[in-house]
Amino acid sequence: MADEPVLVITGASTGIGAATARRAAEFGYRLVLAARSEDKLQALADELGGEAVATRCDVTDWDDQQALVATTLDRFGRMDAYFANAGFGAKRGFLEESVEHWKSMIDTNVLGAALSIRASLPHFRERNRGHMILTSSIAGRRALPGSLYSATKHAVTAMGEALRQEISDTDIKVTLIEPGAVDTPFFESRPSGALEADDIARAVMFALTQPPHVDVNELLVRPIHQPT
Ligand code: NJP
Repeated sequence: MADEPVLVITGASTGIGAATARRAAEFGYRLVLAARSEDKLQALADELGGEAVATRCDVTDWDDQQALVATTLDRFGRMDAYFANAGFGAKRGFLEESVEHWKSMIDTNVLGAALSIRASLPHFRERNRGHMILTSSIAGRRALPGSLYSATKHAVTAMGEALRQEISDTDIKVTLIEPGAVDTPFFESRPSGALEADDIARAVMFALTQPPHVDVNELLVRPIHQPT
């Protein structure tokens, strides 16, 4: 059991993070599930049973981020991969939403991803291996009209590539996951013709299960018929 890999997932309470936890459990991963909604995390950990731990973590909080890695190492003694997936959007339009909503989105999507890297990198460097997976977006590849969200995801895409270059002399891998529309609680009303969260979970597992010499740097996955 102790040889089975350990994966930390932020934004694990719903959507893509929860679906990835379910897939990773099938692959035998030991899991640390993080988000702010402890009840949902605990329900998922109970569903997965055995080696899944629920840990409250607000990714914008540096103390929480450090505690998440510390909990992982205390519980399992190692961390093989970290899926920095927590994030949310905003209505399109630069006159939409409140300034507070914007600040919170930027803190979560941009600072949160950076703090995830900062918290996990020392352990990865110490072992000279590990896998940092970041949820960016199709919106991290192209600007969308009136989308500040798209600017936050461009930042995540840049962060992933900046990290990859910084550690390219190590055996640490970096993967950017770039979904098109996915039917999750991300949207207030359910999108039609969207991917299921599990479609992205399988993309994450593809990146995670490559041999040591293969680093899948970017995976852009749209539903068929999504034009942009
Ligand atoms: O959405 P949702 P997705 N600290 O709402 C958590 C990106 N994406 O699965 O804290 C910690 O089901 C929140 O948990 P809680 C998207 O930008 C999506 O679709 O309990 N966790 C929940 O677990 C995001 O980066 C689409 O409220 C925080 C999770 O984040 C990622 O996919 C398309 C948090 C959000 O789960 C997962 O989103 C695309 C915080 N401060 C990219 N704030 C799409 N759905 O179409 C939020 O290109 N969370």
